[in-house]
Amino acid sequence: MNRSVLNSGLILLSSLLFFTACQKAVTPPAPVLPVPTDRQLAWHEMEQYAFVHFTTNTFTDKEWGFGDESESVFNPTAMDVTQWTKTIKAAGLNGLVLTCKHHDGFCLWPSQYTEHSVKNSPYKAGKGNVVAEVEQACRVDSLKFGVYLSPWDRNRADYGSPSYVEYYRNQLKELFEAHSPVFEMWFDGANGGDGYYGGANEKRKIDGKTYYDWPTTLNLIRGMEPNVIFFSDAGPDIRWCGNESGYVNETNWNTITADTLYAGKSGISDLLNTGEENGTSWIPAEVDVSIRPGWFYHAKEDSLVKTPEQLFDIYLSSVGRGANLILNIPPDRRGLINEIDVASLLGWKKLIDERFSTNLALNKSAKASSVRGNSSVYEAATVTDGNKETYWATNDEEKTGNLEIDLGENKQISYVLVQEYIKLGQRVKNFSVEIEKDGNWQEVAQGTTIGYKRIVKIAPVEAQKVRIVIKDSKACPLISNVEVY
Ligand code: FUL
Repeated sequence: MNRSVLNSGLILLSSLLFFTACQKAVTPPAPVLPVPTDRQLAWHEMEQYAFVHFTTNTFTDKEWGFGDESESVFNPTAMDVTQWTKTIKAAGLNGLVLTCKHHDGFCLWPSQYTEHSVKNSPYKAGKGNVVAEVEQACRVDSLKFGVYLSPWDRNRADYGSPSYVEYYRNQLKELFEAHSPVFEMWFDGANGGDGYYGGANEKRKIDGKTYYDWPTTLNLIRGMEPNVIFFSDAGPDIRWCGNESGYVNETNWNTITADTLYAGKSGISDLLNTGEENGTSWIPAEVDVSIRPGWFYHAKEDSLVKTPEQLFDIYLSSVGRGANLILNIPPDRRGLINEIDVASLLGWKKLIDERFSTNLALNKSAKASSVRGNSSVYEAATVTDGNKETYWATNDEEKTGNLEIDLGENKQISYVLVQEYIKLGQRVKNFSVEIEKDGNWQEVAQGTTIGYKRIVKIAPVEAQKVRIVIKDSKACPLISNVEVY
């Protein structure tokens, strides 16, 4: 080997070593606090699940039972909880949260702490336990199971006194001892007002901030079910989205400053709907909405069941804006999800499957305006590799940048889906989507936040190249996934 060959070999080897060293030296981006907990991350990935409202109201045609309903009215004639879970599964939902007790106080399980339950109803001659039956059906159909237990109880004589809080906690203990895992616990914000209250027939007011002593109750449940997600108007794990119409704001921060003032405070709907860019806690929004006008089944609303297109719009304005969707599907008096609702749900699932059938960007080439430390770890191709754990990143000081994806040929596109790597915090404040037309880039959509997932609908257009332009971000943007449909 002559000296010059040896020299070039050595030069090549040292450059390779230098290159490898540089690659290793690229430090990962620091988190932008606050970041989600592991249980919140698992919850984000669920995206959508069902709410099931079922109690005496179903039989009395009410939305809020007064609390004086006789147990004998609870009498479903063809009850089949497996029809609920099969339908929910077929609709593409991943879980089910059941109203074990609504404001009327009637318990869907034979609680040892009250006579006001299924045990005194004609259902299965008092031997039924709807909570256990539904949980069992959820396990069979691989749906996660969640619990709603209304704090407000219009049946209890002692509602408003300390003994009621003990009753409420005993019931939670009873439920959490009998059922696990429970993925979500839903605490309703409606509290206090008129009611039967054991015959008192009066109006009762409680102080929502202090009466329930929530920290004690939450600790109790957390001790029994460490991974449960607590929903309430203001968290602590997930927050209400501020309306029951099926949308979170286009600007949707997972962060909010959760001081206890939120509990029962009016005038905060807008805040809950957007979150706060510099909020100090990670408390993402859950969008709760019913497939019908009411939360409970009423025959008179049979013609008002939301259509597949309406449900699709709700999907875009909830999951498509980085929130989770809890879609209420109330069983009818037979104890079945009504045929009209079933048809709508299956139609909705079909729309989602059709519109998001082929990700045109998957494994397609991508380039970025810049890459963190020029490292392959953070390169543009990470957004089209189908792996949400890899992400494109810029250098720390760069809060703008763009990603260009080449679909390989001209394609008709209608939706662009973008995801941030939220494990290191939510960052993007402003972005746009562009397509290349005759050699020029044209803006086809604008957006603000991205978060866990953002689906942007655009007027159908043909293009080969799509560009995501990050215009502003709290810190260097981290994009884990881009899909094009
Ligand atoms: C509200 C309740 O008052 C409704 O009846 C329903 O349960 C809804 C999900 O939450 O606060």
